[in-house]
Amino acid sequence: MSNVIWHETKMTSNNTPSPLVASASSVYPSTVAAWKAFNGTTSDNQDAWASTSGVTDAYVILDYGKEYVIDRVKITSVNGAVTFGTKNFEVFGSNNNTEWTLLSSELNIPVWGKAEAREFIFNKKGNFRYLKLRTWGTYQTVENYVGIGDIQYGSDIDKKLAIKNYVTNKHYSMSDNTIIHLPDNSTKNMILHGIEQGKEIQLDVPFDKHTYINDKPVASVSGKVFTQDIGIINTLNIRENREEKSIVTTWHETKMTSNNTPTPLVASANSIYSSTYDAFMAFNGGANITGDGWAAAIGTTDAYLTLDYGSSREINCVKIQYMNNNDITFAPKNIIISCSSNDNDWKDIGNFTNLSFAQNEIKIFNLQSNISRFLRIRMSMSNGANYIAIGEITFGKRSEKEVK
Ligand SMILES: [Ca+2]
Ligand SMILES: [Ca+2]
Repeated sequence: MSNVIWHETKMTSNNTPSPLVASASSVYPSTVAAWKAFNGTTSDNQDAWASTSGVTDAYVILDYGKEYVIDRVKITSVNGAVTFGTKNFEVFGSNNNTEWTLLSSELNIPVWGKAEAREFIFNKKGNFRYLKLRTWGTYQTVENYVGIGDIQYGSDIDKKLAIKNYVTNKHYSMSDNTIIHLPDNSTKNMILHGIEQGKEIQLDVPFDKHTYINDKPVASVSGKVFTQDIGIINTLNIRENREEKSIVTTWHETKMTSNNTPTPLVASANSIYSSTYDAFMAFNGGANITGDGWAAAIGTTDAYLTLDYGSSREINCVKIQYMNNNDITFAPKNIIISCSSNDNDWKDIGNFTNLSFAQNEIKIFNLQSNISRFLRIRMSMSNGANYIAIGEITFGKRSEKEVK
């Protein structure tokens, strides 16, 4: 039983398919180019490589693009006059296209038949990327050149590493750098490939061609995440176990009707435009009409409001709504939020700059989480007017809640 691997080339030009490259020291004419000796066929007398007229010592080089184990060559003579047959040849192997190792030398080969294939086993076996076949001498009497219908290199495989595909009768070994070839797609999922031995493993396609694991990492994730398409799941029930969470915000509503109503709430300001725009108007539950808000005295563009809840609140966000007024020049540009548990020691928990507001616009800001009784909202730099105003301010607590 033969255990020979032939490294088929089936070339269609001197550099197709990549990475194969064929070249010759002499070509006559271009219809019998170097690659014609590596296209796998000898359909007619042009399906061959031949040297130019008068040259009876020439060589043809095949670059596989990677190393193969080589210990033999199969030469097929030209499908034409038998006098084209190779009379003498040498084969050299190389891995750098510069230093060559002589692998075989055959002299005075008997006359060939038309498109006759002969196999020559070398004395040496080795790993080579480049193979050079020099042929010289001729049986011709009319024209003087050399030609070969087809060339294939191969080797006897290392038996202990061989796997044979029973469908194609092809052998695989470490010389291919791949032992198990998985199919590039399947109606079955990967798990079945492991379960039904013999039936579910196919030995056809190189690993880099298979599509079980997508070759591009998922974008915009931490680290490299590869996904795997497994098609219809009919043997496993894989269930995603994910915590369902949603964001819930509890707003500490005030709905004040005066600076100290309802009890125990107390609102105050270090400046007011008039009693109509007193501090509690920023905590009365909205910005419903034009004057529904607090405003600082004319000429004051840096002022603050203080809210005393009467007891501590968990706070980590604030909702600020501008006046229901199409004049937006009273809106503060800068807002600093501070908290205190004693109305004396204050800590900044939010600092927002270069703001502008549209009529009635609500902005929500995250704050440093705190538990406080007193909150202070300092507003400075209007958007053009000579005093500052705001419609409504509500503090809140955002939290993640599990969805059952
Ligand atoms: Ca050929
Ligand atoms: Ca209000």
